[in-house]
Amino acid sequence: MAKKPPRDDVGDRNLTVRGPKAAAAGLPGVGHGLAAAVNQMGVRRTALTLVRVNQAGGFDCPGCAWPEPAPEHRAHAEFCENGAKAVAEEATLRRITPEFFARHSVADLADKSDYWLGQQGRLTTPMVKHPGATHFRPLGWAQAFALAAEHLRAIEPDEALFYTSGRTSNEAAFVYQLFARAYGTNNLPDCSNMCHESSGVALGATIGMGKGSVTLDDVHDAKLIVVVGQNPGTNHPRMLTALERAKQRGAKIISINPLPEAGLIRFKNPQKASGLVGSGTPLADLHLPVRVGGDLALFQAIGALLLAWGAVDESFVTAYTSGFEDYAAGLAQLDAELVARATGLSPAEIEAAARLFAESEATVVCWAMGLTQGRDAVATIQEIVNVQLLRGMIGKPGAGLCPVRGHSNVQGDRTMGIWHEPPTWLAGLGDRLSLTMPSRRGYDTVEAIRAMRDGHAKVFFAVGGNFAAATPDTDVTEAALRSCTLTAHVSTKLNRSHVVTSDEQTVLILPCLGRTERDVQAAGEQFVTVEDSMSNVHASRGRLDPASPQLLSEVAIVCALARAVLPESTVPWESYAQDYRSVRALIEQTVPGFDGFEAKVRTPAGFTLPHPPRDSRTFPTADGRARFTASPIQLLEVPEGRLLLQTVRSHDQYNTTIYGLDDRYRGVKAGRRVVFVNPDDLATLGLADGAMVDLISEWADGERRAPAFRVIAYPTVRGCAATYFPEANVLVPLDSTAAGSNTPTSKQIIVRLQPA
Ligand SMILES: Nc1nc2c(c(=O)[nH]1)N[C@H]1C(S)=C(S)[C@@H](COP(=O)(O)OP(=O)(O)OC[C@H]3O[C@@H](n4cnc5c(=O)[nH]c(N)nc54)[C@H](O)[C@@H]3O)O[C@H]1N2
Ligand SMILES: Nc1nc2c(c(=O)[nH]1)N[C@H]1C(S)=C(S)[C@@H](COP(=O)(O)OP(=O)(O)OC[C@H]3O[C@@H](n4cnc5c(=O)[nH]c(N)nc54)[C@H](O)[C@@H]3O)O[C@H]1N2
Ligand SMILES: [Mo]
Repeated sequence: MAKKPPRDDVGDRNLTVRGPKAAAAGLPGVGHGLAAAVNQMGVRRTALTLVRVNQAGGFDCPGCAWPEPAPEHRAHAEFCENGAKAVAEEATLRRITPEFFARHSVADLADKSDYWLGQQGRLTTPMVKHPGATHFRPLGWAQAFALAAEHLRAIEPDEALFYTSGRTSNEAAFVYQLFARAYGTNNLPDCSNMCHESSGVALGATIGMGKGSVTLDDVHDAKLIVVVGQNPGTNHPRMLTALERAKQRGAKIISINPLPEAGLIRFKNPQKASGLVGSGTPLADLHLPVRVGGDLALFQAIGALLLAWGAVDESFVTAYTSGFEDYAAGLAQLDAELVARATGLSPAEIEAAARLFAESEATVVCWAMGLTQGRDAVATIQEIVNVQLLRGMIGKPGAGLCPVRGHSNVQGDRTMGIWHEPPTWLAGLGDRLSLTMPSRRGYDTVEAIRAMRDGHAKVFFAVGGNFAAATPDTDVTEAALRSCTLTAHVSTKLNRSHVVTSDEQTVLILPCLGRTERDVQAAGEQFVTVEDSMSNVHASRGRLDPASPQLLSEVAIVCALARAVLPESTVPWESYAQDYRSVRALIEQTVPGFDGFEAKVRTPAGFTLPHPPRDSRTFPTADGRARFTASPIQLLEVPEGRLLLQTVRSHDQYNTTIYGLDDRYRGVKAGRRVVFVNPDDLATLGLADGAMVDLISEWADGERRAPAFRVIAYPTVRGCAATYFPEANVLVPLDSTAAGSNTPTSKQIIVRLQPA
């Protein structure tokens, strides 16, 4: 089914290509971030807003989940270029009014690109599209809640889906999951299902905790930092400051990535005068250009060398682990030929990496989507755990496991019970509030799409995010959403999910406050709390006047919806919305680790949640030990003439929010429909640099096509191509997911390039 891309999305008539950059940030970075901010907010608002990002008493940057340093060590500008862009997207002065929706029919909006939709500004008024209507129309909040309630009360609770994106605060997340469960379902799919689910599953099964085991100080104190499948220069720029600091204190850095990402090669710290003008700090000591999906074999090979060299922390292995014999026996059989084919690396490259592991007294391994979104993601992350266990690198200063989270509160949302499984504390919460909690496991994101497709789910409700664009198999997902009787979206900005509709269905757009805005409720001005990638919980307080007087907070929307759907409920929804302290009190009573929540979160630094492996080498697994695991190497078979395609973020986007059409560090300007291919692969395929191709993915159930991409000759590993999401999500088969976590394999799509 060839589908024409929306007209203004092909904006690559002016596309230029310069090749990858060697260094990240510095003066151009600051300039780009500020230019984006001034463009959206004007000079005064930019100045007033950006000084409060990530400061004590300020608001948490909606950019990423990388932690802030202790308050006394924070820079005056504790944000990065891309944080400035994220803030600007929200604090923009542009507004979408009811007149906008009167001017643009739903069909007209559906024809626009994600970039165009996002550029229109903040949503200001609740809007509805009724069955048969061609346009969205304004409606009052009470009517909106009544309409949603009417739909939710007409179906079985398990026919409703409650999606969450990771910007939602702890308070909103907690009342949201409480509402879904009081209503009767665990159907709480979230963006984490597409993100770090594989990390949570892998770590839960091995160290007994689904979260990373390091603090920011550990990163600063590390002697070796390994960055696997992550592009921090674009996606976690503040992490580069931590890498630079560690480096200056003697740490070595290994980067493992099929692409030579600029931020990992050299870094110009924009927070230091020398970084603004000088040539910057060289970061990676060793870059391993691994084949996509080759990391499992690579970490097995490193483990085998460490064993051969006797570089094992035997006292740690004996005292704290189980499964070592099976692991070692498996590695004794390791097939060097298979390792070479899987990784594409030479024995010398692998040995150089293993040497650095063997020589390091304190190693932190960081990873992100390059590991979590592949078929063997869970087993791969467990191989990293194996190597860290061999060397005794858990619960030791300067060492540990560091899954670098994406959305600024995605980790907190899971802590708050945004999960398709019932959390351990759910029964206790039910007892406290005299509610019978649902025990049936709910749907994750992929299962939610199938449930809509197959007619088992009828109402889709989202707090944040952009489900239609972020999820795999776009055509299938859009049809699935269209089959619902109601889709409702609590959002700050217009996006694809609002305009994927059918004639018969009702769609609600419910505009909410963002992080940067003042949140005043009956009990006065409120703040919310978030948890970063290293389990620090702290407050976030907005100061700007709301984008419109009609906006409600996410907490207020969820509580009003709960009251409308459950009029007889004895849960004090109104009190929660009036004063978030009452939500925090309930969290304190319910969720382990939140004792003294209200007082602790009012301190400038907030507090760090307990993590037994990190704190005391206590492993809450069934046998109380950290587990070694053994997994086979299974080559990703790519047929002749095909490439393994991964989908990444450009420097100018936040997931499905497109800030602009450039990807500065990869040298691409004014276009997004590009595919990066190794020059030798181009020669073999008989394609010229700059040729136009359709991307065709091949899967057991047939082909999927994304038309009109320009080929860019690029130093990616042979056989491994790259392009951007969300454009390429049309190519990701719904059933192609990671074993154990069900995360879509958006980094491993088998494609052929067909000249257009
Ligand atoms: N500015 C900005 N910041 C963001 C986001 C954003 O979109 N924009 N998104 C946020 C979110 S939700 C997330 S989850 C994070 C994402 O942060 P990242 O994980 O850095 O994001 P990606 O762009 O998906 O980059 C994946 C990296 O993995 C590499 N890779 C791909 N396949 C493999 C493989 O098989 N092995 C190895 N070793 N490497 C591989 C790719 O080349 C690429 O460098 O960023 C967060 N921060
Ligand atoms: N092919 C491919 N697909 C991927 C990925 C990939 O690497 N490749 N990455 C996956 C990953 S890691 C993730 S996390 C998901 C992201 O999936 P999502 O979290 O669903 O998507 P986002 O683009 O982050 O959501 C953006 C929307 O959130 C809304 N929003 C922003 N701020 C707020 C707020 O404060 N409150 C509310 N209520 N709404 C707000 C705005 O309306 C905006 O349009 O995508 C996944 N999809
Ligand atoms: Mo993510």
